[in-house]
Amino acid sequence: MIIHDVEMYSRKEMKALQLSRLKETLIKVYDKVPFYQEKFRELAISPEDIQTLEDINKLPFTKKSDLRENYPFNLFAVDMKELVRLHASSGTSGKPTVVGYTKNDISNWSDIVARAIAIAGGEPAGIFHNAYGYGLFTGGLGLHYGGERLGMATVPISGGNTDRQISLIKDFKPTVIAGTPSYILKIAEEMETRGLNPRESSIKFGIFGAEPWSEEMRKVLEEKFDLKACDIYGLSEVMGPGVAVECHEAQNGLHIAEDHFFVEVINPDTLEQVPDGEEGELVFTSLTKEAFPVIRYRTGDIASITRETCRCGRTTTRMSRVKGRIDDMLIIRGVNVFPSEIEHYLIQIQELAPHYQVHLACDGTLDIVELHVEINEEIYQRVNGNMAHEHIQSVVKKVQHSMKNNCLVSMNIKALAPKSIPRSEGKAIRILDKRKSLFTI
Ligand code: DLL
Repeated sequence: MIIHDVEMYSRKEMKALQLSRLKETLIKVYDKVPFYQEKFRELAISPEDIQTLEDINKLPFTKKSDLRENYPFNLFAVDMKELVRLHASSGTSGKPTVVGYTKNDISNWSDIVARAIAIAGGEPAGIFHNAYGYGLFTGGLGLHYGGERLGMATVPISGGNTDRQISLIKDFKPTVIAGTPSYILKIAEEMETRGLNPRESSIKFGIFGAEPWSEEMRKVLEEKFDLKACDIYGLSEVMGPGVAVECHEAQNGLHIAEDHFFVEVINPDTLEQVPDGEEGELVFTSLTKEAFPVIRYRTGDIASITRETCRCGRTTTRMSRVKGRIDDMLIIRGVNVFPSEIEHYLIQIQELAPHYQVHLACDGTLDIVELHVEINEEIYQRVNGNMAHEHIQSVVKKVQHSMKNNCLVSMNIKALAPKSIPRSEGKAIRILDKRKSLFTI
């Protein structure tokens, strides 16, 4: 369902809109945020130097560390009395990053997410089961306001309490479900354990994101629930969920809300823009935000973009699935591999359940990589729970072989009994790095 003209703008119309909004944003940050003022001065530029979208090259980048150093409110471009909401990310090292919203920001965000839900298949009058966590995380409230704005009866179930999720899915009969793919998979498993068939639920569309996931995981979720699954992307620093979303018609790249966010893809080493279609780090500049505008924010996320018109008819720039964060890229004996690539190949191994974890350790000199996989219930029953059984050993060999051939890395494989790998209620933890105290990745 197309709910806004901008989804069909010509490139020329979109660029004109983006340029006028970019200019307004630059004047605002230059006027109100000492951090940007200083950075612009260092580079001897002012907002007037930006006369075309290509001129964005002249502007400085913003990084997560800039947010931390300006904790909590120093990057805000409005008076505190204009704020109506604060969100924060927990931050694994040091201070959290804090983001603020004015009333207009919340209204724009609600529009953006309403549009995203519609792009992914949601329609007014349906019931929307929102299993993203509510709280400082932007997932819950972001999707919530979007669902309401679209006119859906939005169920603020949040993450966790899987029993309750299952009862409400049975009783309320939602048409759309949202949550992290790993948690939605857990809901399916728990339904199956209770003898319920998720395929018989009323859900027709799934809006999954907030963590990297693979095409193979999409197939698993679509098959388990008999739904169409679309990828939704976003990050709190840029706004929250809704920066980009896949359409349910093509499921082929995520449509960026370009009227609100200007995208670039850069080579993280040279910081130069890379051509369309080439992978690099996503960089976003907000075009309409009032409280917390961001200029050339380096997301750390790896993806590529295309400007070709989509099969659904929308003309907006699309980004590929996010492969992973630069910080999560494993470098195993010189080979780079993202957990999402491991997932892609693991799921193709019939004897396994779609859960995994990469454990990194160090024996003093060498890094040790151990991939934990889970044997599926059927195989586990077949070997009578004997994990030393030769059949399990042959599965281990199969995994080793697949990793070596497809991801080009040798790993130690540890096969575990069903349900041994911890399930998440929000973002899944795929990498456990026990080397952190000795070396950084
Ligand atoms: O995860 C916002 C969100 C909520 C997006 C609900 C989608 C759905 P943060 O907690 O700030 O915000 O985390 C942002 O999560 O930089 C990516 O590394 C990762 N991420 C988000 N969406 C995707 C996705 C929310 N669809 C960080 N695929 C981002 C892969 C994703 N990674």
